[in-house]
Amino acid sequence: MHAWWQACNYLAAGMIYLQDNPLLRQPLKPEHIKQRPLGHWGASPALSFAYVHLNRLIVKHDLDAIFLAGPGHGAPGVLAPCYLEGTYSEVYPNKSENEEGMQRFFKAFSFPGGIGSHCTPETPGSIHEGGELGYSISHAFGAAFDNPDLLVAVMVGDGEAETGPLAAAWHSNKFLNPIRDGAVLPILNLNGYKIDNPTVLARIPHDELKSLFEGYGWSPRFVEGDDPMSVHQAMAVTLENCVLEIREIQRRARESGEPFRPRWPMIVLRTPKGWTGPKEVDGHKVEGYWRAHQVPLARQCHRGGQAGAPAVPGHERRHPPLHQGHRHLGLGQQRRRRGTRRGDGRLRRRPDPGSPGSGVPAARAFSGAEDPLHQRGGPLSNDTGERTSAWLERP
Ligand SMILES: Cc1ncc(C[n+]2csc(CCOP(=O)(O)OP(=O)(O)O)c2C)c(N)n1
Ligand SMILES: [Mg+2]
Repeated sequence: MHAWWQACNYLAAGMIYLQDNPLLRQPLKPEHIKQRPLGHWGASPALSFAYVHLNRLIVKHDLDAIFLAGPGHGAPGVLAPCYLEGTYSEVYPNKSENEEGMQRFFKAFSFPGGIGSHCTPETPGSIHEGGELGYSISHAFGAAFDNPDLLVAVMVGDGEAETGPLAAAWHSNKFLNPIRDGAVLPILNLNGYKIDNPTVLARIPHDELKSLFEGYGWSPRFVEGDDPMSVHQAMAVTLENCVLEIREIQRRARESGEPFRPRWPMIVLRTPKGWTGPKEVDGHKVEGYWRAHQVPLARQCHRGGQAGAPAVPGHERRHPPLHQGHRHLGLGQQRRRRGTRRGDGRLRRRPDPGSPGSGVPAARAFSGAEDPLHQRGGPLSNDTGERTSAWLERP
């Protein structure tokens, strides 16, 4: 599974950066790299991580399952496993599972008339685009209602979770009837950032986060870490427990005919943004930081048109970067450039957590492991909490 996930991450990077030489059989040359690399690397590894683990459970338990990507801007994280499992080539035979097909697949990604950079309707199995953030949980419940055998696994971005529609949608669990509806399993990806800024849910203490989801009526489980092998173990155990518990809830309700209101399990997956990508570029933190959001190294690919030598010699940039001054800079830096800040007219760089002399420990962006039930990368015990008996029938 780890090798499969690594292959997904390679495919995601390939979709974003490469237009040729997809298997890197030849040394990388400028003409192999896209002139305008586009896409969202940051969301992708966690999406395919969840996908791989769900595939394992589908095979093991013969699940009828669907996956919704709330951060659908990370389409490479969904397209990659879809291609690797053969579904993509089945639907689009010219994106075959060989070097030529892979080259076409990479080149078409985020290309006019090609493969959308979000989970568009053309993405096999996708019913949720994810472009406008906020509706993943609502769409997940829509899929589960009156669909008793379906398990809907839905990844929610921590930035997405700050939208009004998503924040309200956690309450949809009050309308799910364990007898006649399927189940929704949210996986909140606490990667700490939404474009350029930290997220609220990633910065509140663990206890507060746990209480928040318990207050919404869920039974949250925490999987956390940046060491892939131990996070695989934690995710496998936790996901399996969730599926078994969902089945048990459904069995009890269906055998008794009592539509009680359970505390459905959900997972909080705290992993670094842009997991497994470059830790640093030009001395700046990337993995686990906002710089991992879209295309890390984009400027390095195209230095030919800017100050400094091309990172890939001879790779001259033919087009100006899109959204100049925004895509690769923190908002604070934009303001500093324009000199619009009140006070001394200068905005100091935010220090990179963990960088020498920053005074900001690396763990701050990745905190909350004081709770003994909450081990980084370790298996988590199940705390299902109390059960409530109130049942709200939906109209
Ligand atoms: C309603 C809405 N507001 C803003 C955006 C712009 N936007 C695109 S990605 C993104 C950040 C999403 O962060 P998160 O949900 O945490 O996903 P991540 O990339 O961290 O996995 C934002 C704000 C959007 N797509 N939709
Ligand atoms: Mg995020």
